[in-house]
Amino acid sequence: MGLEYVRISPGFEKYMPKDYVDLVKYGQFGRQVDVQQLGQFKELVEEHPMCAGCFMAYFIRIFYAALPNPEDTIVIGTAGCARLALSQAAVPFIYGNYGDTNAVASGLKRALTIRFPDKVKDVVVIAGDGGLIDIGFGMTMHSWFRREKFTTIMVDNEVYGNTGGQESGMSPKGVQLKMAPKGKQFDKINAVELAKVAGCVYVAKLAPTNPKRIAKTIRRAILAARHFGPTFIHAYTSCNIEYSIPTDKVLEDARKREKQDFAFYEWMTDEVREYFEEIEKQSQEVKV
Ligand SMILES: Cc1ncc(C[n+]2csc(CCOP(=O)(O)OP(=O)(O)O)c2C)c(N)n1
Ligand code: SF4
Repeated sequence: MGLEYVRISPGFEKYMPKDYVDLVKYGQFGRQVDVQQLGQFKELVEEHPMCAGCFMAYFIRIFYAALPNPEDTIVIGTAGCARLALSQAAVPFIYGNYGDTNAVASGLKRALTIRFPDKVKDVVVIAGDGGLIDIGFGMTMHSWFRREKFTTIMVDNEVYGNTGGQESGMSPKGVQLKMAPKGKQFDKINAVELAKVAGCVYVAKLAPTNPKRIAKTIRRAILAARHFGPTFIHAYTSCNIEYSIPTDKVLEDARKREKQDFAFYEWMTDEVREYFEEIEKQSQEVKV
């Protein structure tokens, strides 16, 4: 990790694929990009086998553009749709067994802290609602109770998308799914409140309608985790296949859900708030 791992050995430049050279030269390694610059340089994630128009894939693209230090980040995922794109990115990716992500991330973050005490090494878990709040529930909660310093992002498509449409704890009450033909019997789990009670220092909930705000939220979650403790983002990322949302209507659907139950929500401890106020003040001073 560090910029060394993407550096091309001198003399080999002319033999490397142009794509790779462009990524190292113009991509996000060693510099912060604005999400509005997406498409102007070789991206960290580009091709992936997720369904056409999948909103989760769009969110993941913005996630990579938002990383404060891609060259010093390890992403952890698991079985589920998200890993199809996560494993195609130019950032180290670890595939945890389904349900294990937050235990793997806890061990990894601790090991990195011991091995590189003076360096920043970010660890981020991205997994589905099934992976984090159903089968992975115990390990997710324990990483939060233990104040592990990494970010967890739940890409909530309100279903087990990758295995064909079983209901999850995050499916809304009453919704009919292929494998819940009579409609779900129980309420959607309130993951954000659980995260607060379990000790997260920064918690956000959003529908991915505003790329700049998504990027800011992801950066904040990663920075707060670096310094203070566990952080959590609950992102609505619709499954157009299992919820029969036409691909040209996914944004419309996200806007509708934003009005209904995914209004932007951000909560943080006092010390995290003071930290952001301080760094935002400093960046304004630099601009002036
Ligand atoms: C221990 C274990 N149980 C079940 C599975 C099968 N499995 C693979 S993906 C998946 C569902 C993923 O759903 P979710 O985490 O919500 O992610 P999505 O695919 O919806 O993005 C399941 C049950 C598995 N791989 N391992
Ligand atoms: S099944 Fe759903 S969540 Fe999975 S890639 Fe397809 S649209 Fe996206």
